[in-house]
Amino acid sequence: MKKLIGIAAVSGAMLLALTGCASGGSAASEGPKPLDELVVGFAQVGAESGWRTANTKDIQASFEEAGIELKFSDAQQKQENQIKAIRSYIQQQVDVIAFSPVVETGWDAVLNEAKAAGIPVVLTDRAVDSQDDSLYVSFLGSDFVEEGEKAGQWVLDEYADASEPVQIIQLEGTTGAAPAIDRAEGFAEVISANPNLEVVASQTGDFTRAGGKQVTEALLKSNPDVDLIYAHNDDMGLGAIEAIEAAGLEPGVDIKIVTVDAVKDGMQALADGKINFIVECSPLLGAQLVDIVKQINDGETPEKRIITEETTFTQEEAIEALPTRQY
Ligand code: GZL
Repeated sequence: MKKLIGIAAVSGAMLLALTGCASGGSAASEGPKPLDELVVGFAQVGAESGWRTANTKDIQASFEEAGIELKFSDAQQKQENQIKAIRSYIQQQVDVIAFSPVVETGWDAVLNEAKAAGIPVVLTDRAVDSQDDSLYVSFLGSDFVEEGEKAGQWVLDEYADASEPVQIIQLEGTTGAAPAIDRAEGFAEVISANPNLEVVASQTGDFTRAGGKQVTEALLKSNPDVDLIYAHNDDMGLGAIEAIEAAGLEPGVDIKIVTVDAVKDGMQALADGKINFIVECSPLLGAQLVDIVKQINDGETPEKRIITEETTFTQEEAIEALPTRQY
């Protein structure tokens, strides 16, 4: 009798594993599904910058290559649209939800709904400030504080011998977004070592080129003696270049510029000497996100925090890297 029960138990378990969660919901609790039956819902921030476009392209290409269905939504940088998209994925009972939170706060309610529905959530690129880290399986993305520190270190070295105050304008990313908060924090921490380095104005350009141009036009009027602009992304730095040139000044010379991202247009401006230094923030998260989804499907536990590898570029390094740059 025991043998029969044993056989029945094994075949039951195998049956469960083979069928997986045919009706959607958490793959992890119902055994692995064939990859071509997996469905992932991705709620993207928007298309605000070259970085975001490259990030979207890479994620879509990675899921295409893996043969995993990806439902995709663009929130036009509005949190309510991302929340709507996540709720829609819950309704559709996708197997995994992934998203890049446009801002850090306001996610607990919808993430608890995903948890109640048994759907694992993966954060990509940006973080949430929730105290309850059971609301997401893993956070894949850069260390933005370190990116700010790298930018600050270049400024500290560049003006090490300055005997006069150095006036800095900071172009902030989207208000409340993790990269904006953390890049400002890391930068301020490092430059505080030299009291001559002073952020005389700091305003959000919302990570867009137009925003960077508009804010720089205004701030140049109120800070005509500015020495350096620190922009939280290349796109705002490229907008600042337009404003500096419109004011009859030479970007990279009259006013130095430091940015974050290292997308192609930013790297070209660096190679041309209009930007002076770029801290890389890699948008190529697709392959790692696919790996996390596969681990969840196989009932494994991905690392809670996966930090992307990235570097920095001087003008010479940009000239060398440009020909083979992926984004
Ligand atoms: C950083 C990412 C930021 C980029 C910007 O990981 O969230 O958002 O730095 C993008 O270019 O808009």
